[in-house]
Amino acid sequence: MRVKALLGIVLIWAVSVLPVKAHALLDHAKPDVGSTVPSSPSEIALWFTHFLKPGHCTIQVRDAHGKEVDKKDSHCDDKDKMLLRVSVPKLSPGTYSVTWHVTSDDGHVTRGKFKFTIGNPVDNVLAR
Ligand SMILES: [Cu+2]
Repeated sequence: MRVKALLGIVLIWAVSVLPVKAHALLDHAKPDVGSTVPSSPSEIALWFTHFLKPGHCTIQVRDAHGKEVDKKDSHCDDKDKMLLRVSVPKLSPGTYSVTWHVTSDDGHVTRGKFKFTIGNPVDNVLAR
């Protein structure tokens, strides 16, 4: 067990010191990172800085209570190898978090998280 734990630490260290250059990082998203949009999008689209490895990339969309609300159909775009999408049902106003976890075609794994809001969250609070 101790050896495994140590190996884990070494692996984490090794991953964290690898050059960042070729990894797939989030370039931009739709809805935009941190933005407020007037109504529910039908999908969340993320563009990365590097080609993705299809089948090894996921997006999860969660509501303010942490419940996953996406349709669990994350998929790389057929034509644009840097584009990853997930569908969502019609979402009610509120703030949602988008967590992405991708493997770029060089095998490096990256992950990240951002939020976007539908409608005006202040109005939602007042309406209760
Ligand atoms: Cu890389």
